[in-house]
Amino acid sequence: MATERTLSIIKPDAVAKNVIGEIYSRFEKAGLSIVAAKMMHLTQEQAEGFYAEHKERPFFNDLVAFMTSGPVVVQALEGEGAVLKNRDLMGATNPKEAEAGTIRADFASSIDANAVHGSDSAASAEREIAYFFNDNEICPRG
Ligand code: RTP
Ligand code: MG
Repeated sequence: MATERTLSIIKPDAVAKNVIGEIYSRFEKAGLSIVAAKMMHLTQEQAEGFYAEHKERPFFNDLVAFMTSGPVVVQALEGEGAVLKNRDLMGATNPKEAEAGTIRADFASSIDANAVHGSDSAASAEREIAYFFNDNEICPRG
């Protein structure tokens, strides 16, 4: 499997729970490297733009309200099969359905406050990484 990148966000609930380091540790133990990172408090416009694909969904307003409710940590992860590997580490969207040992099973409290975001495809990853990072803010591992 080829080396690729994915975009990850530690959402406001997980930042508030003080588990940034525990989540980073899971990425690194799974062979993913953090090649870009920043902490930020998303504006309404940033959150709406990021989740634009969900604009017509009934949960869109709640999603934007939640994502702007506190600081997040945004990172690009690099490694073999990074997109799928990160989705496996995250677990199902609804923590009640997430497999034991996944980030959402361990740290998420609800389908809204579900601890992490991860790109769902290579194409999404490319768009989402460019949404948050300039090329000179990404530090590939050689
Ligand atoms: P994410 O984009 O945040 O990584 O989550 P995901 O791919 O697992 O789920 P997605 O379908 O992309 O939905 C984005 C976020 O919207 C909220 N959601 N609520 N009430 C609902 O039925 C519902 N469905 C989705 C979740 O917080 C989800 O993470
Ligand atoms: Mg998604």
